Amino acid sequence: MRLVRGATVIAVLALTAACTKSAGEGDTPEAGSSAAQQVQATAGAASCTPEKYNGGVPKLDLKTITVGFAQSEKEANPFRITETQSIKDEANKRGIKLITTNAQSDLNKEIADIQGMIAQGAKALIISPLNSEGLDPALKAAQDAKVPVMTIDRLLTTKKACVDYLGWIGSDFVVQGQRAADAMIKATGDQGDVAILLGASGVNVTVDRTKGFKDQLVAKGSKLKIIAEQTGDFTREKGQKVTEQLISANPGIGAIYAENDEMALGAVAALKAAGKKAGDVKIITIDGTKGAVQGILDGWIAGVIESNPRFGPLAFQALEDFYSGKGVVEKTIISDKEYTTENAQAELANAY
Ligand code: GZL
Repeated sequence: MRLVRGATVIAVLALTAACTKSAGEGDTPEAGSSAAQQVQATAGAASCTPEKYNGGVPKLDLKTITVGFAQSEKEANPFRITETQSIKDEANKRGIKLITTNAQSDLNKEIADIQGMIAQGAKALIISPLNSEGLDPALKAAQDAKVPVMTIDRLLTTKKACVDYLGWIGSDFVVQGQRAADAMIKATGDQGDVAILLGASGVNVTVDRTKGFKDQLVAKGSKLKIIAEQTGDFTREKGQKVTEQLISANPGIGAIYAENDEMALGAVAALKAAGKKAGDVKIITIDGTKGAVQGILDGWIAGVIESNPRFGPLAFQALEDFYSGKGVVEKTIISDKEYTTENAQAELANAY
């Protein structure tokens, strides 16, 4: 990648999905046509059944048991708020008793939360892992109690499907990074320096979104140059703080790149505080929150790519397929769309 003088470019990625609206997804009927996750691909045979899982577990009726949902990050982020609501809505729709916890972004608390729900009598679990490693004590407690675990969103990269957990549902985060790079090349005319606001460390989402982004710039022979990488922990506060540092170190910043909307919106706050005007800095961001898509309409954000958090329907379908004996696949990859300056107005209702 050649060095190109000129505006420093940092582009924030947010992935927005617009799918057919599903009833009870937490949207009001007049909201946009969007929301439900769509399966784009699966990996592995649909073979995980009660007979095969964890040396054999009881075949239960979802309608008669309590299911536990372990949320990872505090619900300040619309991604988390929407994810939890989607799980609650689907349990409600299916008449399933649900208990939920929130780890407040603390790994030890997520472990305790999961152990606690098992102690409270949860007979199946849906877990949104905080990190890709470190849940072993919780997974062991579930295994010892013969409680099956379905994982969503972040991947437990060293654990095995149909051994440590049933299966996994989520986005292709590498592709999100690749699409982010394409959007940034377009937004910047493929020139300028790039600083990356990384997601939280120890999370496959961060690794993949960064890898996809960098690989795509190389694959496209981009003239963009990555000049800095720093984590904003997927939070708005840290995204703002890191962007303030980036602006003072690189006054000519021409656009901003971080790996989720919350950091992007923190970056916008930093730009405003620095006296920048909408459009002075090209911003492309990941997730698909209403704030970020509104940012396109306000001129602060140049593009938004989705990470659809509405896991309820597919997560409970997986539990149903498990207990019915149909079997659960190792990986279910959902499709994600993109908001642009051309479609943001029409698609805003699909954001979360
Ligand atoms: C992605 C998810 C990420 C979101 C962030 O599936 O793990 O975590 O993109 C959130 O908003 O913090």
